Amino acid sequence: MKFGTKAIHAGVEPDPTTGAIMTPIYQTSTYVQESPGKHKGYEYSRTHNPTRTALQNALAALENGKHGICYASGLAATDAVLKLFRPGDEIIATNDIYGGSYRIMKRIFEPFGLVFHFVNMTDINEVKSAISDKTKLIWMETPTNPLLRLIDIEQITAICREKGIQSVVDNTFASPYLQNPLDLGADIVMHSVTKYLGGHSDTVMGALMTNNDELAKQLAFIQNASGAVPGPQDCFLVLRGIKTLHIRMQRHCENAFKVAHWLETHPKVGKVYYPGLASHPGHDLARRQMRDFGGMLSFELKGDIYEDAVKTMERLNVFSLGESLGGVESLCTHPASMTHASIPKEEREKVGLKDTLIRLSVGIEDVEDLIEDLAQAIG
Ligand code: P1T
Repeated sequence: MKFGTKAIHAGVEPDPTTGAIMTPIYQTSTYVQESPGKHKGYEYSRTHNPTRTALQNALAALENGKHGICYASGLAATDAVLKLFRPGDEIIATNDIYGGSYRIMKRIFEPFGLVFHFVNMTDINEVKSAISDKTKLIWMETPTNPLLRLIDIEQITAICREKGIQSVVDNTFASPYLQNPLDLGADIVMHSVTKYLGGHSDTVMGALMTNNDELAKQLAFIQNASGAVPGPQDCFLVLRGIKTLHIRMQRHCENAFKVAHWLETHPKVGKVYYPGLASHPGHDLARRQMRDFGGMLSFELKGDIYEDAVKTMERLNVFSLGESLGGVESLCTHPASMTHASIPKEEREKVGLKDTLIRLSVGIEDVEDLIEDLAQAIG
């Protein structure tokens, strides 16, 4: 089945009691049992809920995975993965990474004894030299947040297989429409469902997909035992959101491609970070690894003056200033004070994340209006 058909149909069956074509919101905490232990497969909604089951099956199908497991947020999904490991285990993660992922690793799991190494994953030698006999996991995010760097998933998962290391790809920026990490050898694909999958800036949720039965069992155990589950109303909203994922992503990509090219030729704009630009160092890899270049981009103004960046962000009208991404409406984010504030400034600067960086989540409005808005804001 092709992607658009899967986005609309996969995992979803007409409701068995009424035939309702849309999966109902099963707003219930418990299920009546005929006799102790004799039930219809549902006992308690932390463990299972039919609306959540439909969504989990749909998400698994979109990532070409056997199993989907949903959590209360993207970070709750990350938390579940990290709980698979024990004190002394070493994890290698990309050094250009969502600030909250860095924070949960450094401030929650490092004090419990996990050891993290943050490396530049665009350089395979940096990855190789960080591997020790204690390395248990490699955590990729590609394209990275916020510098849109490209990591070669196949190359890294091949090393993981050879060394018996597990691999995760945070696929939030690409969405399953653009890239399927399980097909490229990853053990787990992670999503902040809050973003493109939900698509309408109305839900916070996370998900993990895998083809590995044993990992799926452990992750579902953590889902139930730790309890960070999404509610049925949110599952319904995401079920509705993913029905248009392919159409939305087409427009996100088209608009971002045009905005990136327009920015690149603007006399006041310095660097533009977008994998669809021939000038992007990961452009060839993006062409191989992704089906299109996505809706996210970042840029700096020439001169790197903090006040100029702030004024530009304040002047935007069609783009709203705020955290998050992947919704139908265009958003502008200041990573240094918002999404990446939890990474110390020295660490941010080592990676190349400047306080003057402006990140755009290009929405699906008419692109002429988006460019006009940027033109008046940059001046
Ligand atoms: O916000 P939450 O659903 O918990 O997802 C966390 C997360 C994980 N991975 C990536 C790549 C992300 O971008 C995020 C959340 N990011 C933002 C809120 C942001 O504006 O970048």
